Amino acid sequence: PPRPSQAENIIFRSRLPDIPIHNNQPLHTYCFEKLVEFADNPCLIAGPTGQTYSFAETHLLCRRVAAGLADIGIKQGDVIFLLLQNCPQFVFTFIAASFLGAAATAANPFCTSAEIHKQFTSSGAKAVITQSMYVDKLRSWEEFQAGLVVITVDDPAAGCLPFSVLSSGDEAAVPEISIDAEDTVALPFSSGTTGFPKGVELTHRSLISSIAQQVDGENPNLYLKTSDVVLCVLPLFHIFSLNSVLLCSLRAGAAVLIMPKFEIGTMLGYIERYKVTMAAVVPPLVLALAKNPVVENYNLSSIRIVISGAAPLGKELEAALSCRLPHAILGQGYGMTEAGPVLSMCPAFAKQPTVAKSGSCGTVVRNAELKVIDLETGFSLNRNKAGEICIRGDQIMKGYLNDPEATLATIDVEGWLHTGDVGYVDDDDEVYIVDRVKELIKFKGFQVPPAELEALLVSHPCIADAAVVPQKDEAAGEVPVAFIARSTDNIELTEDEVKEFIAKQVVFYKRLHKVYFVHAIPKSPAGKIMRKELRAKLANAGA
Ligand code: 4UW
Repeated sequence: PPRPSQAENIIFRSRLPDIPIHNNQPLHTYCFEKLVEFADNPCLIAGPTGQTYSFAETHLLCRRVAAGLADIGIKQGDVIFLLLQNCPQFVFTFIAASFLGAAATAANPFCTSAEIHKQFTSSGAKAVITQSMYVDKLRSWEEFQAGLVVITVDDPAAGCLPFSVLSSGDEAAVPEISIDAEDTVALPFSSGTTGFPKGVELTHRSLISSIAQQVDGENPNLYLKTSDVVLCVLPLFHIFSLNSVLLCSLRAGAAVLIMPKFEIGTMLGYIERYKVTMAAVVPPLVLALAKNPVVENYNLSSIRIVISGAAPLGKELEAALSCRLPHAILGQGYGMTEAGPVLSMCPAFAKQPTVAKSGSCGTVVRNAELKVIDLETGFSLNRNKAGEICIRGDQIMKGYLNDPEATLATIDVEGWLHTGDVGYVDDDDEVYIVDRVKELIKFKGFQVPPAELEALLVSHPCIADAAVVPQKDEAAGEVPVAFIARSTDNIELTEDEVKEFIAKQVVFYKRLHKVYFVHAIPKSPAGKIMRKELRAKLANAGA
């Protein structure tokens, strides 16, 4: 066959045909489109109490909370801040923001006060919805002292309002507004390919497109039924759970079993008790399911799909889990917050399934284009050649909030989003991720942005320069380790002091696992840290 000219893109598409996607509407309208049909079906189940909200009740509460948010002054274009473990109120508030043409940003409540404050100010949020046990993280903020509206979903803490302020809103009084599909509805934070965490503007259009690519059509790529019970143990503040668990289930009429936090025995008990049919997991959870002896004590036969993502899943691990769950289909999805988030999904999850090989991340989602570009030349590559994965389609982010420069560095003029992931597409259209060219480190699927740790490190008086890179780790996938140049070589500074200095300022998964002292950090002529060189150093040391 003739070789394509270098200017011509080699584009990979889904095995599944494109479908019509009606993405020119508000997200909540789309998610609840079949409300009449699903009205009495279970929608949200709170794991700890068993309290169940039907689709009709969920929809009603979302509208009440929307009216309640309007009552406290939240308007179209505003941002609300969710600092919550998984709970039904997360869902009500997130969807309520959509009703108002507002957006929700959510953070990990385990983050430190300073980390949360950064996201809060960067997002421009107008109110915080949280739990009383996290309010102490907000008290030192200037904004709190100046009267920031903080609402707690449990017992109201001092200086906060109870959730009833929202949930007792008048559902008939939700303001009538006109929402542009290009308006932002979700604002997750991600560091993307470089730098600090940034607000990722996911619009009504992008999220509808992504959900439709997964669960819509005659032959949905991720076939969810109204009888399904979907395990929501992954945190809703991360896009994987928000989109592929919550929003896809709302759209498809499946029930969402909400778990506030991961604990293996509790999770297994819920799977058995509530007859969970689909489990969305990350590789460390696959490890627990595959290897933990307590698993033997539970009946997990209701599970028909296990979908893993957010980090690479080893073949051995996948095989080990298959032995434990012989009746379930195991497969991966590949996502990135900025990509809306799903780029590819296991085709064995489809209504008319096709096989996927172990180790693959499935095939590119429908109604989208994927290409693999040469890391040096930028030209697109053929099958079986590894390069940077790029994706194009309605589902990708609008851009980074207030950061046109970072947006332009990620989405090119032709609309291609550059992932910073290195991978290839094989002869069967399956996508494989083999490496990452971006800075990002992933600890158990959690984002660890090196730039953030490097900035903290160089603020230490004894540290002149620092670089943070990933080191392979059996349990976590990767852990952050630091190379440090002391301000003078003979200054007293131990590895433990450095670790401790970081540990008290960051959430647990950003802690340094090792510190290497060096004379200087290798830099390119342009002053960029030569991370590849440092990673190679670790690999050579057999570390
Ligand atoms: N294999 C190898 C994978 C994989 C992977 C992601 O935190 P973010 O920005 O976003 C995510 C989203 C994951 C996701 C969302 C929805 C979904 O259905 C699904 O499939 C199950 C997964 O993780 O991190 C993005 C980065 O995480 C890595 C990769 O480097 C990507 O750019 N990553 N999935 N299956 N690596």
